[in-house]
Amino acid sequence: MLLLHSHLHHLNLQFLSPHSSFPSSFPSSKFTTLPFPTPISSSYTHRFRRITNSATNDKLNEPEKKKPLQQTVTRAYPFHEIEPKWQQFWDQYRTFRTPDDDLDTSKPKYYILDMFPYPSGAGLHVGHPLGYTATDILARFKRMQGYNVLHPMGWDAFGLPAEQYAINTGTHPKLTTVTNINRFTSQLKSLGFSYDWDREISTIEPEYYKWTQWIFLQLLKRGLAYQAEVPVNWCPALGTVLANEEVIDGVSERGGHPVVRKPMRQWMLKITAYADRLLEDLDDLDWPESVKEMQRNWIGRSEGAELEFCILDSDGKERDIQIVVYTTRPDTIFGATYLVVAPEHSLLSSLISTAQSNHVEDYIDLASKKSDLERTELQKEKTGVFTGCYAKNPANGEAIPIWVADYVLGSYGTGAIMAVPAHDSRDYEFALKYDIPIQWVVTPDDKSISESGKAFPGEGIIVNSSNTLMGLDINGLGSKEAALKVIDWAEKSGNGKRKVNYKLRDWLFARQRYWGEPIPVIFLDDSGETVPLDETELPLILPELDDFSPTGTGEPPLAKAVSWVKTTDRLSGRPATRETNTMPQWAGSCWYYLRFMDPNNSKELVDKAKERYWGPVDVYVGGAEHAVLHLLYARFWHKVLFDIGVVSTKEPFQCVINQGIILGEVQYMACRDKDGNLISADSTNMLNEHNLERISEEKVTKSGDSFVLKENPEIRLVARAHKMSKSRGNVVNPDDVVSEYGADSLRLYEMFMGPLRDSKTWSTSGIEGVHRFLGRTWRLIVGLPLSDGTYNDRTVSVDEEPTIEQLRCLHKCIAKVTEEIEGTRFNTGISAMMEFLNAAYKWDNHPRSVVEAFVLLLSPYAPHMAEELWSRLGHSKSLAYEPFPKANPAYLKESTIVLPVQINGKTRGTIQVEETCTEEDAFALASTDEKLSKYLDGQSVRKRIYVPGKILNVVLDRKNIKVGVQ
Ligand code: ANZ
Repeated sequence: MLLLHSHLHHLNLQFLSPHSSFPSSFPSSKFTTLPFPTPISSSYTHRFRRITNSATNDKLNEPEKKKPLQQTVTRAYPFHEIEPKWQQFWDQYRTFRTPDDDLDTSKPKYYILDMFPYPSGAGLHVGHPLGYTATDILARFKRMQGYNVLHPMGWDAFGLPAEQYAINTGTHPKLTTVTNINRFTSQLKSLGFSYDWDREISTIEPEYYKWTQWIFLQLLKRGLAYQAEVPVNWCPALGTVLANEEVIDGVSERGGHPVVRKPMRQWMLKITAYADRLLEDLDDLDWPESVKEMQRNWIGRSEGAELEFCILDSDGKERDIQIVVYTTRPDTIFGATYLVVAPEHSLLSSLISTAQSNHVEDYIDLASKKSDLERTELQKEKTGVFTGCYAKNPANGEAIPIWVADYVLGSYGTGAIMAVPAHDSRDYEFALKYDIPIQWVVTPDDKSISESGKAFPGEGIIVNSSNTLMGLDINGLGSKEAALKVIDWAEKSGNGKRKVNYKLRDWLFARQRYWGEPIPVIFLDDSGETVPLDETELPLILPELDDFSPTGTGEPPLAKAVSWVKTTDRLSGRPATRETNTMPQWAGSCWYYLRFMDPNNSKELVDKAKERYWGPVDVYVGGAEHAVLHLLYARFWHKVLFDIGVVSTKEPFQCVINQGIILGEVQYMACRDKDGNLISADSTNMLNEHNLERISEEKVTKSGDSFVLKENPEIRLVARAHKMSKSRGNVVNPDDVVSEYGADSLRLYEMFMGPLRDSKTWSTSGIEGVHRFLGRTWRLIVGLPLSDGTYNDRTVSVDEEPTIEQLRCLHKCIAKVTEEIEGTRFNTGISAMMEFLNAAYKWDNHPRSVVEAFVLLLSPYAPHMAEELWSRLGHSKSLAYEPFPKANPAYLKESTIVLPVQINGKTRGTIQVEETCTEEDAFALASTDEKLSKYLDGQSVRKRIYVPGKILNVVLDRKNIKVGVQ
């Protein structure tokens, strides 16, 4: 699956809001609000004209010097020593190992999962750590709250790129994949993620795919896996079947050769049998509404009717053939003025009149070259051909023409429609073009729309819809009621029936590829019968191959493993041939979350008790690009496993969060008029790409909501961010960031950029800001560097009782950080810690108890630094399982009270104090109060009587009382 990508090519930044603002002592992020929300096609942004004929040009056109990160950064603290040290510590002591058989199941559980990555050759990019840091913060937080946390990582490691690389270089995909996995592992470890590496799994390991194959056998046993002839992308020049993503505009991505659709035997999975449950169970999930909606649309349930239209012969007599149409609007049946059948409709050949046969044949040929998407595009002009044949509208007995048109798909409904041009825009456009009658049968409330020159697709009151001969009258009814009446009438008169339809199609579950799970079935050579392998024969190991190139015949590459392919049936001993198709990449990612619960079980897919404890996944974080297929396929398999008693929950993922994408650094552009003079950008002139010219960041400043040229603030600039891509040169490599600023800074920055779910733009000055915050934290706790640049190996915290002010500040921070982590608003949690730090810098001392609590608060975000500080504070164990600080509500109250102060029985003034103020603090405050100090200065106190919240009474030594001020 889980290739990280997005369809977002660029983003105009006006829509980003400054959620994460640095407190005043930190530079605020400049890249939050930019002018001009006009969407612009991505193609025009990377070509700029350089104009050199104006005064400002020379300066503007100075080549942009790319600053090496090193020059701009001074290391704020010794992260380069701290980070490897703690990574090694966690590895060595298996700090994040989740107990397995030794688990204390009386504790609550929390299963937090990342969408496991496809280990691509490119390694991690900065998009990966966004979701991974969020889940890591949650995992660390929950551990500290006393939960048993399951936070695993693994590899979705079958897939096309490794196979393509193998075809080009002869390197076995396994080698490539293992190299990539090693790289990913070390990158993930360098970011300090708290995965339980003992549970690492990889979909390509036989111990894992044994169970993928086992699930396939269960599907087969239940009739949920079957074989069918299905069209595939066949490239004759390459002699291979191509995946959809390898076909671009009808030609192969490699070489640009033509690709045609060719029917081939395929394995299909009957996901449609679960359509209703997949739909209904969405309601109880804590998923983004948009994802649920996408799944609902994908399943596409609609209620309607199948209605039968009798075919007429050339004399207008009824033949013994009916065309069945699917309609969601039976109420419009009197408006059906023609029928349309799809070019692939099975009855089409029996409908064509001799006169029309050539036209229809040509049309069918033309349509076969188009994809379903092209055919159904609303903007495309509708085309079609009259078949020469008529059918009888069963509602009014009228003869209506039957057309063939490719806007009707053979694969949906019955592959035929009753066309109602007055109330369906596609039919309307078609009827106008081919001069077919338009009959209005539904009136909108305001009656205006029927005269407006377009179809009225809404519901309303039915008119022109009565025929006594046929026994149907729906005039005056509302659409809904009329539809029900038509269905009743159709069922009684034998003209049709109620019908529910789904857009969801069965899942094509075979690939003509090498690098995938072998499908565990054989075909008997004599009878061709399909025989599933016995469960004891699993795993069916993928055979070694040296030559991964296509066979040229369309047969999958596994056909080359001749001695593997030739086999015998276990029971009968009859010669047989193995299936050479492999499973699609979705297979392994459909159930991996279950294996993490029990990764080494050789007897079962997952132990029942372990599954009952850990399931379902509490939080699942990944890219929005998996909103439909991965999540739907996994839900389908989960429900099958539920039905056969392997899992105990109806759904696999209780909560899903989609992290936003990270766009490249903002680029600024200036506009020029046709004479080459700089002009202020506005939404019209910025649309002309030839007028735009790149401006380097140093020459830009912010003015209100806009960005302007520093040297001429009259000139407003265009600011835009694009998806990171090699060709644009705006890719940020996490390894570089880690080596320049450290993993904690990267983690903190990715969280601070903005709300987790939003798209965000990368900014180097932003990361410098959080790096400085960490440096200040370090110096506050460890102290300033010694003369040789090293640091004291303890801390400067003191073993003193904190003041009320310090406690209030700390507990406010605890409350906020806790609340924000729980609400997955990690950015605002960081702001709270920054505020705390600013306040703490004003204190004279830093009591250990306050400092320790703050270090624990920081630890989910910046675990390396926190562990180091924790150890310098004198602890010998990791802080990973220390209780997360709890906010004491007493310190959160904003209320202060006015406390009367009596001196020798006379009220001399008041002070403002916390309700919980100690006697010491109250007296100290009174002594510094301008009015009261006059009575207290230089006096010796005999007695103090303090009633918290009520009064402070000070009794002075009589003989010392100042006379003058009485
Ligand atoms: C008559 C009618 C009148 C329709 C009207 C719509 C509006 P959903 O909701 O997506 O299920 N249809 C049925 N089968 C089709 C096919 N194979 N290819 C293209 N279109 C097809 O849509 C169902 C509606 O889509 C059906 O209801 C049918 O047009 C069309 F005022 O029938 B209707």
